[in-house]
Amino acid sequence: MSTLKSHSKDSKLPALTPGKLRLYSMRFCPFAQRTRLVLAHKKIEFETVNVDLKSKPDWFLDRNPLGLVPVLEQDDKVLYESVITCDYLDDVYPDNKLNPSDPYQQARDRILFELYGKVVTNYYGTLRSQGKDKEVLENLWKSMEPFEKAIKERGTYFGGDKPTMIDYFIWPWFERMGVVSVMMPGVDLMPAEKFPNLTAWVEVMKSLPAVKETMFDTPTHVSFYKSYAAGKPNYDLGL
Ligand SMILES: N[C@@H](CCC(=O)N[C@@H](CS)C(=O)NCC(=O)O)C(=O)O
Repeated sequence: MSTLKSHSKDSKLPALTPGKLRLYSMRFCPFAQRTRLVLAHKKIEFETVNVDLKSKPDWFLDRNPLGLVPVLEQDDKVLYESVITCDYLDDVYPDNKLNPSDPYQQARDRILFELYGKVVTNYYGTLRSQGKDKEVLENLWKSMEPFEKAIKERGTYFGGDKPTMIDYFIWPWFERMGVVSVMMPGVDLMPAEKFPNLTAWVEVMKSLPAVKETMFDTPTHVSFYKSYAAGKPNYDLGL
């Protein structure tokens, strides 16, 4: 696969190679980033086909009728939904296991993950209001509190002394927390004095090889967000 450029409606399906794992993705999608983080963490070989989500090819919709990335494909196997793809990869490639082996711990992590939905919703709310809607900002902070408390109790990572699946599931939106501060100076979605332990976690996450491999810096996220908000998402930004 030679290009990371996104494939639009009229493009041909890039030739499949027997046995090769393929990820259909979009470079700035936080959900697809979850799958990319797991692939990187486990050092799994795969190829990427980026999709133009404004003009989806039929061959993409054939694979996921919901029309969403990420999608994984290998021979006759096709999977979508970020959490499902990550769990599948963790089961099929057991090296560097990410889901806790203790069923109780895994269940506790999934409860935390359920709470994360509110962080995501409130994050987009603050982005849309540029942090000017104080109520939305307060709601974001409220939804982040269980995570501040959990990381304080658990240690360096949500997995304790090493990253676990939940760290990667929630990371992509923390990577994007700085976007609003650039667009609206003076607004800080994650003030260090309010979230000292999450702030420290963000710093250690940034040094993980999987995060380094999949992350964009804040100015790039800002540029992509501006193109998206203007109704013309630039999926090929920087290529
Ligand atoms: N629940 C899905 C959400 C995936 C998702 O929303 N992906 C976005 C890109 S970030 C997408 O494909 N959007 C295309 C569309 O809405 O048409 C998952 O976890 O995989």
